[in-house]
Amino acid sequence: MAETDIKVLKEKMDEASFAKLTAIQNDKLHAFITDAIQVCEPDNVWVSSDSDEDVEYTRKMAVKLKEEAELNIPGHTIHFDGPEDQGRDREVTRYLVPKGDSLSQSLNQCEREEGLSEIRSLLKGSMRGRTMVVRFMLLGPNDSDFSIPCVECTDSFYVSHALNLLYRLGYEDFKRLGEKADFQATMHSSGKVDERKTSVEVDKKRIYIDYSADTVYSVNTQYAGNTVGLKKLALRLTIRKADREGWLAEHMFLSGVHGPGGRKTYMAGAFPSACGKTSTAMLPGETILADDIAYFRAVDGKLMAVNAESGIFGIIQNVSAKNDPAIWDVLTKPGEVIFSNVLVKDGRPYWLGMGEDIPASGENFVGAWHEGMKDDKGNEIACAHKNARYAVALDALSNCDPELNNPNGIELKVIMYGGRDPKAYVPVQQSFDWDHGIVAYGAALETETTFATIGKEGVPEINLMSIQDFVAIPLGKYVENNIEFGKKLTNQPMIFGTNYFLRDADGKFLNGVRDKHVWVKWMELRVNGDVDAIETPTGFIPCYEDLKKIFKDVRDEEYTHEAYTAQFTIRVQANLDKMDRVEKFHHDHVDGVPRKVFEVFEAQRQRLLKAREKHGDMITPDALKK
Ligand code: SPV
Ligand code: MN
Repeated sequence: MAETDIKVLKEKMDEASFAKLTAIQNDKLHAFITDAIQVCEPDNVWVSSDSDEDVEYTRKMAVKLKEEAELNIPGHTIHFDGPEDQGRDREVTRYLVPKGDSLSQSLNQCEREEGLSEIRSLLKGSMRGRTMVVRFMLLGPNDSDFSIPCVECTDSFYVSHALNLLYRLGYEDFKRLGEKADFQATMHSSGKVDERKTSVEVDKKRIYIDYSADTVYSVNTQYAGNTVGLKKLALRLTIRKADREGWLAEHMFLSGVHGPGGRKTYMAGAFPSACGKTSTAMLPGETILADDIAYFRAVDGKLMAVNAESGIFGIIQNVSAKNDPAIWDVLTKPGEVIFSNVLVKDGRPYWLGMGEDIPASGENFVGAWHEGMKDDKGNEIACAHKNARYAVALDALSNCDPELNNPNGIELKVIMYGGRDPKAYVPVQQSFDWDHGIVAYGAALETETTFATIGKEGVPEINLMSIQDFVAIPLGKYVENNIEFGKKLTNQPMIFGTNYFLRDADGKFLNGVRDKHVWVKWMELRVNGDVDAIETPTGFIPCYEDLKKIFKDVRDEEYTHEAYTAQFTIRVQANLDKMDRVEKFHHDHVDGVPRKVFEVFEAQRQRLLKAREKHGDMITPDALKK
């Protein structure tokens, strides 16, 4: 270690922390922590190991420093983010691009030296009067070839507490890896806070991704999506690493779906935030292995996958005892849960769509709240924020998959892509092959903005494979990597497109929220060769009889032929319009689009035109049945 590093570290740490840090032999790591100290100027630095005592210390400090408050149920706490810090902030999240390098123009970016100087001056002295916490974590399971070591320096014990619940502890892995630990680093400060401990200088909120140094900086924010470096900030760095190393990092859930005879089929799914990802991963009776980020590697021709995380930072809106029994159970019994931005009254949390009466007053993300309260624009403030969330460890759930921590991962058989598409795609369809699935469902994924990012809701947009916000390589290269990845697989998973948001001509949703379980069960049967399908211009769709049976078995519902026809009719014009939109998007906004993408779009367009000649503009499934 360099002399200056030793001096700086010793000055700020007690003996125990210094011993913990220096037990890891990694000069680059020591230099990063020294730099964080010199920039942020904390009063002191506390280093956490994997010990139970250290894990508990973080939890206690978050409460003691009032970043969280205890609720009635043991282990439950509430954390509030400020009114303007309620989601990922795309506007102020920027990539730092070194001179001579370039990124897709659709990505928010700035010149590296300028950006570094801006964010480092915002961080300058930000931790005066506070403790800086140093955390060693892992993305992926312990002791696994999949995994990436990460260090986070933060002045927020809430962030440190969230790390405990959401990721694997990595101190021992850092010690084992020593100089070989090729780690990602985060430097975070909440900045100035008010008496509620929420960041106040929102106009100085910045989240910068210095990808050439595998480092992220975050300041004047607390919302976990902006501050827990291992979440979407690390995903941006990881996508670059995966690109260099020939594997894939995906914004996907992983789940085990049961089939006949005790069979279990592992599935992955990509959905934009707040479009049904967690609820698909949490279907009753199935198991959950990941709800947000999955890593894929080709191993002996098989697609093996792990969860980068070990917990859930989930949207709490609409979580109810009836629809989400597994998560409801965790949220209502003793055990560690951090609620954020819900309503609290007499030590109890309340949220939108929980299926219970909500008190007329309490404390929420704006402070003291009462029914009918308005913001300065005259809009009524809801009892809880729509993006209010819970953080829990996955293994607290009764439906947690037993393979969660398997260092070799699980073999995937199904990949699905789902957006918010009111007009075109049917609720579920299977692609003709790997390339068709990646392109026509993944790269053509259309959606509408939701409350999970700050900004206007309901604006139609393309969110390529639901990962566009996080792709820090040319978007076309990312699609190409996905196409190429398929070539490494002898046992390719089947790819499905889902659309939970199809509407009829009057704008009414054609499906209920729990119908997704039927689609997933159909995929399970389909991938195992148990059911037939009907070929349409956009993919293979289910046969009525099969769905009827699954609706009965899974939901105890009578599924009518009329509902089937309304849901699975191919709307030719709407599909052609969709092809035009996504093709234009790729043409105008995606750099380095592989030729295959335009070929797949064109082939789909031609199939649609040909089918229209024969069957007209609205093609019912029966018309296509052989
Ligand atoms: C998402 O918005 O996609 C999330 C939550 O999973 S976070 O990215 O952490 O804001
Ligand atoms: Mn997500």
